[in-house]
Amino acid sequence: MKDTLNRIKEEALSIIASPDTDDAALEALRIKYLGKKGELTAVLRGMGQLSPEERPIVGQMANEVRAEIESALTEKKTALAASALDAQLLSEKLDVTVPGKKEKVGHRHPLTLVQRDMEEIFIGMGFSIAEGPEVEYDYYNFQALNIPENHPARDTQDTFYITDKILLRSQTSPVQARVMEAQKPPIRIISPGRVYRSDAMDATHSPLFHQMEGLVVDKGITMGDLKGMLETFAKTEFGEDTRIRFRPHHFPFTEPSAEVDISCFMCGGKGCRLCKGEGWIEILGAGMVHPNVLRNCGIDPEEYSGFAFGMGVERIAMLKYHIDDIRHFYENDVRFIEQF
Ligand code: 2NL
Repeated sequence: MKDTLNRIKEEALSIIASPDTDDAALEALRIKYLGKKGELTAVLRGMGQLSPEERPIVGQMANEVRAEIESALTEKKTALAASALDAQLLSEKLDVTVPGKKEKVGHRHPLTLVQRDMEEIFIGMGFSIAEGPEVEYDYYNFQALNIPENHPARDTQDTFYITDKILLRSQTSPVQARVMEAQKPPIRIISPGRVYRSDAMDATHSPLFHQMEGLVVDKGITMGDLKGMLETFAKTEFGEDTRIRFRPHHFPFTEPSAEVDISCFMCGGKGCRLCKGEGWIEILGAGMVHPNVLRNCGIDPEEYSGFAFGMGVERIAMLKYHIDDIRHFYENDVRFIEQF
């Protein structure tokens, strides 16, 4: 019986010690030797046949063997769990010192930047933003603005026609005509947005571009108000030292009309490449709203007067950022777009 116990002990311990033994093998071993029908249990059952002197000795020995196997089992289980954890940690290794992947963060298009800039300046002077349809009636785009059929301005503002009476707006003035029609003065609005012209694409022309127009109508509005407001705009947009000048011009919807220049912000007026030696740069057109336009929109020109102005967003952006070709804005080449 002692021999059997020794054999059980040797066998069990050598299996436990083997590096090939896994959790399943350990459980099989526990059942084989220590289970209810196990070999060690069988030895204990057979102790009845032993003499009374031998019984406690063999009993004690059996208990020692059980204890030894149990503690070897526990130890091995702990070791297996530890090495399983090690293997898992090794396979899930995360090197927090590896440099991260840089995410590309987008940003606003240069035209949007310039448009927002200009909106901010006018909002600061008490203007509201007005919007209207890009597909517009001939009436609001031309007739209401004192451009009847066969007027020569229809040629310089030739656009795309949907029908005889419906077209893609060639300016944002129709938005302002709609506001004047719908609402009584005082009116103080800007109308930024897309406009269309039937022009061939080149470095300075595009069949689709953006305009920002402005309109103020109230009692006693004068050209002096227009000049002061534009001076504030020019200084805020192009720098405190900027001066402005008015040159007489003609627009069908304003009388008198002017083209407005700013002193060159590159050379300060001495003459350089940007202003082509002039010292001045044309940035917009403006004037006092023509009495016919006020009347067409239901406003009495004897009671009210107003000024209006219009400028190209692309032109302002090209000047500010020294962009030499309008097509850059629409090609969506990231090497261009990224620079702003
Ligand atoms: C330019 C010139 C201009 C206006 C636009 C306007 C609008 C109404 C009544 C009167 Cl509803 N005038 N707009 C006036 C003067 C000039 O734009 O060169 N734009 C790029």
